[in-house]
Amino acid sequence: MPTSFPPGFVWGAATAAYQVEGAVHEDGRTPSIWDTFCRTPGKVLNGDTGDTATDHYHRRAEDVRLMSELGLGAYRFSVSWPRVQPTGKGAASRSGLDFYRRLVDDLLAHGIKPVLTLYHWDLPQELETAGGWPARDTAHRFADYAELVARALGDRVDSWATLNEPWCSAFLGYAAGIHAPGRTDDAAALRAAHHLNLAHGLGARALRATLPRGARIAVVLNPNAVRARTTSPGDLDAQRRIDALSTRIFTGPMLRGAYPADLIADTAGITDWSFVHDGDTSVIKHPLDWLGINYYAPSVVSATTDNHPSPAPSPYPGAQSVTFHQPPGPRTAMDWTVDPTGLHDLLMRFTHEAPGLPLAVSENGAAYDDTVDARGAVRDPDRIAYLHGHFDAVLRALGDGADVWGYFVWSLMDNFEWAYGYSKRFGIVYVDYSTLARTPKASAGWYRDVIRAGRVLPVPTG
Ligand code: IFM
Repeated sequence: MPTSFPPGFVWGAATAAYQVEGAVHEDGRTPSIWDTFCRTPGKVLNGDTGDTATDHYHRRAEDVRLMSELGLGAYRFSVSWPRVQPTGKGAASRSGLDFYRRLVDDLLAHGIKPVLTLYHWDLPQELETAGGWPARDTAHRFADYAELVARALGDRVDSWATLNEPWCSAFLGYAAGIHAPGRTDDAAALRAAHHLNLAHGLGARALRATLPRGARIAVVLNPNAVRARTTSPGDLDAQRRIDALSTRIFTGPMLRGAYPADLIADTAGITDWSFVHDGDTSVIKHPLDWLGINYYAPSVVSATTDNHPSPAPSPYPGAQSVTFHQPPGPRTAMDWTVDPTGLHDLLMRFTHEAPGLPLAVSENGAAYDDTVDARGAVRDPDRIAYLHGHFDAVLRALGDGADVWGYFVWSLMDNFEWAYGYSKRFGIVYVDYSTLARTPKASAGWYRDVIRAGRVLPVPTG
């Protein structure tokens, strides 16, 4: 295993528009599905909203300075669709785009590479009202939006991702209903997944046609590192089903140009897949320049042995025969098991499944119940240990032949954690939500030192 990261390895941090920007009513921005969802009683913990979030919209310059002090080489952010194209169609909002022009200019002035994601879950509400992701037209609207952003920022951003974690958009949003728009309709969720795939393909095509030569186009997925509890045929079949519903439903058409036959068979009782039109899968299989992998924790599944599946709507349509188990090991504040081997497994999986396709760890990190001590410091040794383990996993994958160009910690700062509101802190920078003051946590200092050294440093003791 190598002891240091290759020269040029990119160290970054990630955020997403709705989680940090705030300013939801400014400069012509219209509501997104998350603005609506947050106002639906009982959907988001404590009734929290992204109205102010971390106020990044107004504190952009300060935040970029902070990134520079941390030695970040790249910043992965998302563009808010309803901010730059209010209502999801038609003309661009100049003031909305200006925010991102200024952000990118600030980043470049500090030597920080901008990595732009077009869609991190904030669909303009008007498009949801018109049918949302289950409607095919939304994919075409996305392609128009992609072109509009590419025209505005293509001269200064060279790394682009179409979608972030389309699995969450489709299945948490339309099947489980625990994310916006909060629908619980399995057939609609499968249609949504296809139209997200199509949006990716059409969007990537629009980017390629609009961006200067040399732009690097990607999609960011959260493939599931799913393991069978035992090697029994039932448990292995449970693993296969969840792998199809969480990962191959996207990588099948994107990397191979076809939906997996077992997925179509498993979901035959829910849909006949007639929403996949001739030619769609070749659009979706648009050549990629890199693939973003978001990883937090593995899953463990078995065949269901009791006859009482959970009454809550599941994010896995047609998988009532599968039970999820908490993997062993320490857990984060999200109750997610800390297990870096899942990251190594995923990096090696895509090294083999997509030979020659460069990979990035586009999100990885952990929430803990951080507090500010009497001296004003935030000591987060568990997060440092988490990052340490995952950096080692990346190094091991590099040694095993994976082509990984960068790593983005989730997140630069504490922010709006979707249905959990502000209760979960993922940042390496602490945000005091009453003053919005930023305080780098101990993990931020450790990360800065790792970036400087280009190798994994020991976890500080004491
Ligand atoms: O906060 C989210 C992010 O928006 C998408 N990936 C997972 C993170 C932690 O839940």
